[in-house]
Amino acid sequence: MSAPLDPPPAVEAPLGEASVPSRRSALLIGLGGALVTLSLMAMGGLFWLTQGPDAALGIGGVFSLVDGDGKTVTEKGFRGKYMLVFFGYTFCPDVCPTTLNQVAEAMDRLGGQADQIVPIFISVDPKRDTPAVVKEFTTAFSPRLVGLTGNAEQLEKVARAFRVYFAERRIGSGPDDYTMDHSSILYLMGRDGRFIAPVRAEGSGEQIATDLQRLIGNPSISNGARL
Ligand SMILES: [Cu+2]
Repeated sequence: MSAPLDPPPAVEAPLGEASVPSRRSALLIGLGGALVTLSLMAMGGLFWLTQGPDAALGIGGVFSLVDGDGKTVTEKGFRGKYMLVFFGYTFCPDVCPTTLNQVAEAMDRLGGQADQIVPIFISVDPKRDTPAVVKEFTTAFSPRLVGLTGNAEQLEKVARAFRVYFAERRIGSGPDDYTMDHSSILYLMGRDGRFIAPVRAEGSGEQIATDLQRLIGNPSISNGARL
């Protein structure tokens, strides 16, 4: 005997006027949810970065990474300078190269003031971005740019410290068939290593230079810096 053909009443109910809008609502709610998720990802955490000074207290901190020559570096090595920190990966097709280009231009525009700032690129793709690969990549943009990477554990720690999101996204079955989703925020850190403010990564080189000048020229920041 085949199974009884009585489907559950909810499914069998005629498609009255009520059920169509409710399906649409469900669809809209679903789409809305997806959009919210995408927006949150695109914002890369700018929500909480802009929630007042208290929200900024937890950003940054200690880290231990590897530079382009394979040497271990920590946040202490940058004391006395501002750090402009960006997370990404060298295979990035658009955001990272564009941002680093703008950062390099901003540094050129700042002239002598740029000596106070160390732009730092931290790769979140340790499988492909060896120290040598990162060094070659960053040097192509500017000799001032410091490229850092690390093992998975080191990178997870530094990403957590900066509240950076990153995740591998498969685009095929091959070992290299993946991209990295990542937050794209420039973090300006003070001479004492503490977070000052986010800088718009999508800005032009001129815009980034202006933002940096404004932030570094702010007496309350300069006074608070320990040299
Ligand atoms: Cu990128």
